[in-house]
Amino acid sequence: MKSIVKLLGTKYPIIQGGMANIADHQLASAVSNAGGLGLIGAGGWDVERVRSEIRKCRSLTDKPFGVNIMLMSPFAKDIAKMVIEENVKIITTGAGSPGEYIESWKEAGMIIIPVVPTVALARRLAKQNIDAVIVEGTEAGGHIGESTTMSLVPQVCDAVDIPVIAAGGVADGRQMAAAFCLGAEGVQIGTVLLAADECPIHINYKNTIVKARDTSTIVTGRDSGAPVRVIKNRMAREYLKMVKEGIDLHELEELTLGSLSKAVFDGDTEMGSVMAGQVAGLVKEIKPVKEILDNLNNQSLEILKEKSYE
Ligand code: TUI
Repeated sequence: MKSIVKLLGTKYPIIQGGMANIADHQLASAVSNAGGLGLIGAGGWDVERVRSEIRKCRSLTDKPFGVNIMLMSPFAKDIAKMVIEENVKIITTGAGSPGEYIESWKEAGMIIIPVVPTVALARRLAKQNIDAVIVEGTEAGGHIGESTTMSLVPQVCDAVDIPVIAAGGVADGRQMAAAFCLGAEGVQIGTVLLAADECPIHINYKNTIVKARDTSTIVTGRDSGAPVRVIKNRMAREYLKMVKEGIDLHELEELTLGSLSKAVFDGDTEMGSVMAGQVAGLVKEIKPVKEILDNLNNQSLEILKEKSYE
C-alpha cells in the first residue's frame, strides 16, 4: 500500500480538516507550507469564492494542497465541476457520499479521499476507485457521525484495503501515535488549528477554544438528522431547550441560520455556533501552524520509538 506522504507528496502524514467558512487560502497555504496537506474548505462558499481561494492558495504555496467539498452545500455540484477546471489535484469530501462525482474526478487524475463516519460507507466507496478514506469519529467538531475514532478506525482498517486516515480527537502527538496503533496511516486535524496564528477567525473564537475544558462541547441537531458538535454556549443551550419544547424545524433553522459566521467573523461566541471537537480541552495556546505540525509529528515519532513491552 502506498504511504500517505507518497500519495499526497507532503512531508508529514497530516491533513487539515476542511472547516467550512474557516479554511481559506491563508490557513490552507500555511498548513501546506508547514509540511501537511492544506485544504480549502468549500462548505459555505459559492463557486467563484472557492475558485478565488484556490488561486490565492496557489500563489502562496508551491506545495500540494486540496479542496474539501461539503456535499450538503447547495453549491456542491458546481464546485465539483469547477475543481476540475482549476486543475485541483486532491479532493476530500464530507457530509455525504461523493459517489456521483468519482468517475469524473478520476478521469481528471485527481486523488480522492472521502470522509466517512461508518464502515458501510467506507466499504461502498472503496469499491469505487478512491485513493484513501478519512475515518472521522464523533469526537470531531462540526457535522459528525455516531461512532468514536477509537472503535471506528480499526473496523474500517479491517474492512478496506486502501490507506485510512484517522480524524476526530487528534490534537497532539499522543493521539497521532494512537491513530497509527489503530492502523491508520495518517491523521486529520481541525480543532487544534482553530488556535493557530494563521487561522482567519475572530480572536474570540480562538480564545473560546483555548479556554475550553473536556466537557465544553455538546451535540446539537441530533433530532433533525444533522448532528453538529459545538462549544456549549447560550446559543447551544437555547437550541436544545427549544428542541425539547417541540419547536418546529423552520423556527430552528432561523435560529441556526448564519450562526457559524456570527462566531467566525463577528466574534459572537455566545449567540454564534462555535464548532469544535472534544479535544478543544487540550488546546492551551495560540501558536503558528508550523509549530503545531512539527510538535505533532515529533511527539508521535518519539512515542512510537520508545514503546516496548520490557
Ligand atoms: O463534514 C464534516 N464536518 C462538517 S461539515 C460542516 S458545515 C455544516 N453545518 C451545519 C450542518 C451541517 C453541515 C461542519 N462540519 N465532517 C465530515 C463528515 N462527514 N462527518 C460526517 C460525515 C458524513 C455523514 C454522512 C459523511 C457521509 C455521510 O453519508 C451518508 C450517506 O451514506 O450518504
